[in-house]
Amino acid sequence: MRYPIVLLGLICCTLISCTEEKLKDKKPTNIVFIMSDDHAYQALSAYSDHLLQTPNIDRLAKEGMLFSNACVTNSICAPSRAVILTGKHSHLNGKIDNMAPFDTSQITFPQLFQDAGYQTAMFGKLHFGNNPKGVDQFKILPGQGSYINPKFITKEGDTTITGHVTDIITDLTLDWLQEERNPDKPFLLFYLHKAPHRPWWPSPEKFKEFSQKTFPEPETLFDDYANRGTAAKTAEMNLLTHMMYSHDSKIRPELRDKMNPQPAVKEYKNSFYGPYGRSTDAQLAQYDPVVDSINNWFEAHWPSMNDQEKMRWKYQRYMQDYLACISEVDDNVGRVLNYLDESGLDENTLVVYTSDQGFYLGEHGWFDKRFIYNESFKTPLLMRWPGEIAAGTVNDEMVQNLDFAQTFLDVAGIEAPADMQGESLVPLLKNEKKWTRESVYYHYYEYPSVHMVKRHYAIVTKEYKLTHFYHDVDEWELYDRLKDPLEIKNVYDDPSYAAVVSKLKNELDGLRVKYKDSEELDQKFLYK
Ligand code: SGN
Ligand code: CA
Repeated sequence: MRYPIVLLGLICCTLISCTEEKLKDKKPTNIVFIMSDDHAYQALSAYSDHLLQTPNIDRLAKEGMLFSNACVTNSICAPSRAVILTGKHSHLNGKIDNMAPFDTSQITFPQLFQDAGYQTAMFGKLHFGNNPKGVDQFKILPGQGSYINPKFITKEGDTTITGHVTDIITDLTLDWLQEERNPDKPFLLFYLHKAPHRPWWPSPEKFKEFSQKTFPEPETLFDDYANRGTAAKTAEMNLLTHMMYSHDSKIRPELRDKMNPQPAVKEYKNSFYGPYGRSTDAQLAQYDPVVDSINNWFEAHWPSMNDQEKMRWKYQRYMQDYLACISEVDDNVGRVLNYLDESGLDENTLVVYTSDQGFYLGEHGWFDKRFIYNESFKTPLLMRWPGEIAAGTVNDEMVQNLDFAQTFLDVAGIEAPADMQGESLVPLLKNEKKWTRESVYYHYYEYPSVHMVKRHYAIVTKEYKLTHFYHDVDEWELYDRLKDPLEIKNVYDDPSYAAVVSKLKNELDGLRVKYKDSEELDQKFLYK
């Protein structure tokens, strides 16, 4: 009897030490972080294919994990990026809105990767007003950047590159992977698209292709905001009243002025010829026939259209350009994934696809983001990590962009600073049942400002969303996410939800304490 036990012990020891050896030998994981700007999950076929097919991005879901409940902490561009890089909520990292300066003295996670011996690089849109820290190489767009023949800020100075921004950001990324990367070191690569951010200028080929298509309308396109508070009623992001004819729908300013469609908002100055006017003659020769056909149709039909028809036309024009931009991102993500496959890098690389936030595609009659309602609160999140994440898995936990920094540090085996506020998603990726978070915290600040979405903070669980709109209003909203997925009925004053309200208010107070947010900070961040 003794011999088998000794033998078993020996086998176990050998196995353990083999595993240890293997771990020691294991190369550190590379990370490719792909982020688009304003990519709504409704326009990613791994989530829903009613609008568009995105076969390349979908590969990450097929070969990895799709997060069905991923969300942001503050649904706007530069603040989301600051949360991602610092692992801290907006009220602590200080970038509460697009205008606030980013405090470059604080630690961002790429700096920790660089210190740990990773190669680091960033290409595309950062939108901080300052250059990134902790990256060996970068080529970034100034501010929002341009779609056509964009300018880039590089370590060597500014340069303008001919072509479409989505192709160019991909070319720069692939050039770095192929030519500049040191194959002996692990890497962290940021591949950050400008598309599909407004004003949605696709390449001439996609512009032409998508201008012929018709898309299904969302159920709430003609939302009248009944049963909602003041914030939804006063926001300026309605397709009919706030989407611009020239800037957004690509009506030439001369024709717009002749037809006088009486917009509720003033067009941005030079809003059509600003982006479009960057085209070379060769590019114009490709764009012009499509612009002409849109304009001819508008001239012939607009005068006889009623408001409902106008709304429908604006929605179709919007979707044609927005989805064309995403289709272009998808093709280009395919180029990068193919390179990873061909070079064998795919095996040892965590690839992440996400957006800086979601976006309204006509839901509630809107475009843009900012609100805590689903379409802008949620964000696409897909991760592929061969050997670690089981292929084709879906995870429905409430994860946030706040968690990315700690997740990537964990993947690389680098210690995260104790004051980061997220949680590593690695246990979820490895399907270890160690997740306890049941609610997330949200806080939006940029008001009064473009689109006029009032300031609000909120607690969200899988079942409910309780929001406090404050500053020049003091209103609460409660949505029953399971019974009212479209979020069209505020049940805050419904007596049958009184217990839910009181419980969630307590939990919300608790989250504000946990994350170190407070009324004093709310006041401090008001515009003077
Ligand atoms: C620009 C857009 C707005 C958008 C903000 C913020 N106008 O001002 O529609 O809400 O950026 O977007 S446009 O000139 O681009 O058409 S963010 O993604 O950068 O936060
Ligand atoms: Ca954005």
